[in-house]
Amino acid sequence: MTRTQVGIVGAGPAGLTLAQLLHREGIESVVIENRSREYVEARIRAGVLEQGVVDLLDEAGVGARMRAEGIVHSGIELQFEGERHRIAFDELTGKSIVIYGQTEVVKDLILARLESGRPLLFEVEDVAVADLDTKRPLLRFRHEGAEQELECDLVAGCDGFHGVCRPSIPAGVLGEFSREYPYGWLGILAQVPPSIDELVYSAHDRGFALLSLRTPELSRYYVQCAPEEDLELWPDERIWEELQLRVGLDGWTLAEGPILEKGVTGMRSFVAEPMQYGRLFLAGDAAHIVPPTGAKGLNLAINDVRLLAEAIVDWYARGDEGLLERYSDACLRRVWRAEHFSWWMTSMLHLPPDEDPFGRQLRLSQLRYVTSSEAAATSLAENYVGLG
Ligand code: RFL
Ligand code: PHB
Repeated sequence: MTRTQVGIVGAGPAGLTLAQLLHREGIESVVIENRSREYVEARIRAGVLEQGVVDLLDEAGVGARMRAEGIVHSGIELQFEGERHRIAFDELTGKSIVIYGQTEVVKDLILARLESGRPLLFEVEDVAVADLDTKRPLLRFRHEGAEQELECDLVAGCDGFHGVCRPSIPAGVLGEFSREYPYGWLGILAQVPPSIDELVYSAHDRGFALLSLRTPELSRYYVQCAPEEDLELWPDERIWEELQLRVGLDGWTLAEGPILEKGVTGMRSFVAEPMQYGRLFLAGDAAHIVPPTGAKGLNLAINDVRLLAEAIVDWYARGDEGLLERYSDACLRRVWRAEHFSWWMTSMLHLPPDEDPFGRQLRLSQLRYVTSSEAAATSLAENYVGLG
């Protein structure tokens, strides 16, 4: 049996950021991850960081490469009825966003963890959490063939939506709220300079499309498809054809290039409340999921662990459980705001499979309103850049 202060399950953005924040305060932790380092570093997901998250990563000492290579954007474009309309974040809110891939955030955090000399175990198997309602919660797992038991003061469940921590909470404790959407995103990473200066969210009669990017040489594009769409049905030519139709404008076409990666993601909203049971604290996708249209998932995950780290530091420093007890409520206020914003953006921009003419007019009216009223545009902008 070994011991640590905080046992962290999952080496995604939530787990790794928490480990780094605790390390800076001299608090020990062990991070266990069931995938390999290569897998975790290559998993393409989010690309948009809120200003507050950028500042937090900077303060945590992992911001140098992000500052050098991240691309600051001060607005996005909404495209519908053959026109693009800019939402100017800087003018409306004084804030901007940074384009920097989640893969890069994770690589920077893993390097910082290795430099700290504190444990980060990849490819652990059969992870289980136990004794959560005692003062000595346990992590059990197998690593390099050996069974391990790790006694902790606290366990942080940062193991994503399909992890083991949330399901380890006894039945009846959590309230669960969810919604599935009849939409998926087919995402590609293409080796071609982005054709756009800012992200383009396009609501088209053939379905939604999004133009994003990773670097000045790499574009990241998405088209709305069915939630369980068969990738076999989407040879590269069809993806480019569909993107051209959905984002093209008179006199403007999208530059094409080799597709390096493609994948389909289904969309759902999900919240589990409270984000705590005994000495287990859930953070990030383990506790809540949003559809990606609002670019909120990664930002929420990092905001959760910012609050969790503060609460843990306070608990060790003063023996006061107050912040830990308020952790779930404090997170959930932001989580529900992001849930609403992500649902709203998703509903406004996607083509429902069975949309009736009335529904179509409502969506168009909302798009016209949000791109013509400063009050409505400001509401979108302040949610997108992140409420304080
Ligand atoms: P993660 O990243 O899923 O990490 C959880 C980690 O736990 C590991 N794990 C286990 N480890 C040990 N034992 C077990 N039993 C385990 N089970 C799982 C997993 O292998 C993994 O390493 O959760 P975390 O840290 O909470 O981070 C959340 C974010 O990854 C997620 O919210 C975002 O990627 C969502 N998202 C976006 N968020 C944004 O803020 N902005 C965006 O632009 C954005 N775009 C996106 C997205 C997600 C997407 N997909 C693919 C779902 C675009 C897409 C397409
Ligand atoms: C991305 O670049 O992957 C991305 C950007 C904005 C979103 C979702 C994903 O809303």
